[in-house]
Amino acid sequence: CEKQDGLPLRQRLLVVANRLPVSAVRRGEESWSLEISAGGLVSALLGVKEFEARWIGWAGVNVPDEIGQKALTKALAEKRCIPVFLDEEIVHQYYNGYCNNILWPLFHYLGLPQEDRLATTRSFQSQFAAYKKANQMFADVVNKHYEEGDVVWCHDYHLMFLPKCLKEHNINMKVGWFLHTPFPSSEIHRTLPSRSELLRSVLAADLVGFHTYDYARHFVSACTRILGLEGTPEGVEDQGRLTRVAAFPIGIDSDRFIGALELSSVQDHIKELKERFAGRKVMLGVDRLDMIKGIPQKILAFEKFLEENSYWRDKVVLLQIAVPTRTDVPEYQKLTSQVHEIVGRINGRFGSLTAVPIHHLDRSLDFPALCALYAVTDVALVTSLRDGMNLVSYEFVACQDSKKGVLILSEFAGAAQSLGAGAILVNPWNISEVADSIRQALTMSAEEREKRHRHNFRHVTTHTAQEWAETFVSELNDTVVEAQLRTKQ
Ligand code: ADQ
Repeated sequence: CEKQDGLPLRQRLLVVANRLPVSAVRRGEESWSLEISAGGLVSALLGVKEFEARWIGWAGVNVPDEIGQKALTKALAEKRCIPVFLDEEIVHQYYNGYCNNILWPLFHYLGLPQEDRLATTRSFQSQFAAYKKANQMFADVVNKHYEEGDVVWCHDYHLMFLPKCLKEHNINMKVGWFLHTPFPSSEIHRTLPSRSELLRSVLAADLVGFHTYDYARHFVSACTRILGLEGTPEGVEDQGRLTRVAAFPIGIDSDRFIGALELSSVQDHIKELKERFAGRKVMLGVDRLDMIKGIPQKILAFEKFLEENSYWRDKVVLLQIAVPTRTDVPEYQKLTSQVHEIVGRINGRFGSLTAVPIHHLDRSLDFPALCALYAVTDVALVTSLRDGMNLVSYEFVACQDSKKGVLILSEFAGAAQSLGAGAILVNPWNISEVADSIRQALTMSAEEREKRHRHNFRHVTTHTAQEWAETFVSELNDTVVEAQLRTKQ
């Protein structure tokens, strides 16, 4: 980077994701209130000191009028955010349709939509067209704001078409793409009608990243088997051009969680929870209410555990906090009713006038309440049927340094590869196995818990979100430099 007054100028990082990390509420014709959502990605990028990050994405609201768009753009600029305006029809077809109805279930091994196959096939074409159109709209905003030397980091399955759009406009742009979900086996990806076009678009990036080595391997296999390209240890090669493919496991801002435990607001919550559940072991599930999180499977396993272990019936409580998502989608509404029904049945079966075995909340918790819950928990249950990584398991470990509780973790979450040695790994489809693991966790010796916790705590506090972001971006810079050297030779 050039120097100014002896200080290096920070390289600009354009982070492109479907959603900006803000929630925007319109207060008047030209007035907006904005609240930054402190997700993992935001804190990860705040930690990347040598880059100056700018966000490009959809603000999550429909703003049809020019006055509103101008005002929102101005308000967002103060938060270093640049909006992409998507109208309702595009959001319906691209976001609800192609992203959430096609790619999300497919990448989590739930297959393409089954019911009304004919209608789906017909709408597939229009949804894919909307997906490409939306990606081009993101690209147009990136192109408008791009300055030479910027690094462009595209995120997730919503923007698989973006690397191609960007490189077609400017072949010298440094483009990285990272997938937050699993990338499925090539045999699953093969069923997608637009399989080749999507792979080719992603391959336009300089660096392609996944949470685990397995997902990276599946991607390379898909490129070799479906596109007939050559897979190398570095990535995928097409006519002498290499797209580097590698694993970059995400982490959390562990200091934020550890530090929060000292706050008086969190301590007050902890005290309240300890009093409320005195004499009972606390088991915890925290998930978005999504089919991939295996919530019904988790609750059924807990029922089986209570069935088989009468001693524990009045000595344990399961707190399941499930924040609703995609509430307008019929499958998600069905899932909510299914979970409510199972919880009601189990509470009716094993509850008493004064206590129930399951407390199920359909809502999000604020940060202090979430940290307090993690801290008082004896056993955390993560039973995802598939999950790119699963940050809840990391957050739980970060908050457990005094209690040293046990993590029961699905082997189908990416986190199983990093926290597997400290957690009890389970197949969430095997209800009996999960029920047995609950008993094992509740009766585990203090020495064993300490040993397992140490392993996981060390991992969570050393493989942080900041480290993840720094590694990806510096690898992207290096990849581009190496490619330039190769072309010169
Ligand atoms: P998600 O599917 O959203 O993320 P996860 O990684 O567990 O899954 O992150 C969820 C986040 O939401 C956590 O920070 C958690 O604290 C918060 N959260 C969930 N339920 C909550 C509740 N009821 N109240 C408050 N907060 C709640 C996607 C992929 C993951 C991948 C991440 C990051 O699906 O596999 O780990 O991106 O790449």
